[in-house]
Amino acid sequence: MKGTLATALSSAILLAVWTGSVSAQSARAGTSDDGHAASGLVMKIEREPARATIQHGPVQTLGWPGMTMGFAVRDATILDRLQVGQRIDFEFVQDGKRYLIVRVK
Ligand SMILES: [Cu+2]
Repeated sequence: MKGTLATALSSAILLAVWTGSVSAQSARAGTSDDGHAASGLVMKIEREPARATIQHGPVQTLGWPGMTMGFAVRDATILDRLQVGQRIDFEFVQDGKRYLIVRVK
C-alpha cells in the first residue's frame, strides 16, 4: 500500500518534470509542441505531390546540420505563398518518415 503510493507519487513527479521540460523547450524554440523552426532558401516547388525543396540551415531541436531536402506541406495552399529563390523562416513537424511544413513566416 505504502509502496504503491510512493510509486504513484514518483511517477507523477517524473511526469511533471518531463512535461515541464518539453514546454520549456518549445518556448525556447518559439514553436508549437512538436514543431521545429528553421530558415532556408526555396530551391524548388512541386505540386504533385505537393512539396518544396529547401536549402535549410541547422535545426537545433533535431540536431540537424544545414542541408537541402524536400518537405511535404500540411496544406497545399502553403505553396501558393512560396517562390523559388525566396528566403523563409518556417516551422515543420515530423509525420512518419516525412517532414511537413506547417507554417511559413
Ligand atoms: Cu534537412
